[in-house]
Amino acid sequence: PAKRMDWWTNADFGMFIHWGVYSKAGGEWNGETHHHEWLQFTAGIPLKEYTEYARTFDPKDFDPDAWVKVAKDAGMKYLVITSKHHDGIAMYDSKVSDHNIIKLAGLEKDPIRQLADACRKQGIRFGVYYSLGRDWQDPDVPTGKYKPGWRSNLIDFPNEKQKVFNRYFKRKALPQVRELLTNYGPIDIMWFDTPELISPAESKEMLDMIRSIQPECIVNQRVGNDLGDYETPEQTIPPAVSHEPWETCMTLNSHWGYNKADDDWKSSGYLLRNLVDIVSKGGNYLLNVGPTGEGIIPEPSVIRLTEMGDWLKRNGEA
Ligand code: FUL
Repeated sequence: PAKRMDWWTNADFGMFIHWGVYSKAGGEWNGETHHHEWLQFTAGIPLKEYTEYARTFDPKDFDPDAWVKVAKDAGMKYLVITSKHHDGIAMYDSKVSDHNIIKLAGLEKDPIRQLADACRKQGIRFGVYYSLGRDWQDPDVPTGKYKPGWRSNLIDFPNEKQKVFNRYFKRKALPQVRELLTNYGPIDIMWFDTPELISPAESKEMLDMIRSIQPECIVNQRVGNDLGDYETPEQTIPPAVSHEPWETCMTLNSHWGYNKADDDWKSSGYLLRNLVDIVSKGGNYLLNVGPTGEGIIPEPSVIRLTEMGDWLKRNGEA
């Protein structure tokens, strides 16, 4: 692995944060409580209505220092937050697209900047998640590798054949990632998701751009087409030791985004055994929290993370 991977290889444990407009709904829409960060899609909400809903987002209890402290006390060494999930809403002050939470909800502060600053202050590495091949706001994002239109926004943009990925890529994805890498200090990790229909040339263009702006930034392989620095098994732990860099990402209950009806919490003992299992096989553990729309990390998550941190401290690891 490249030299830039050194800190990451030794980091072992990180915090994933799924936070966006969907967090406000807490999984509930029209009386149904099974929704999650795919709310716009699974509840079939038209873009206009979802955008109106975004205007009501009010993270009045958001305390970036407190979030980072939860990660730090758990023994985590890095943090990765959704800067844009599939709904296409940038959770930061984007000049590239008005479809950003600052503009829509009239936030005074940029939450991504606040978190980046809090991480640096407390000595935690900072990374951002970016939904690459799915964006339900942009008219030009065809999806569905095996089944055309699968997980695409067909409500507002029904003609899948008219969509040209490269137009979205040039207009939104590439410039937004450039913004993130230019305006927020060191971005330690670019955590892409859902490469979907991105071409090898586009994945390479993205990676080359990142390397040219921040050569130390680590990029996961969901940048697509087998490029990137490490693999990301999701909700599963590989059976054997691997010397290729990898990271298991996992939820604490059954959802990534906040779901108020989800009480399916894993025990801290189970989570600790996962951590030991993963680290013994050469991987990292990226454990997810889904804060509420107001900006609170749910209590059951904090309790488990605290218990993990206490155990690590008792055993000389944190
Ligand atoms: C998946 C996404 O579709 C989920 O919403 C979540 O972000 C997970 C980490 O990656 O592919």
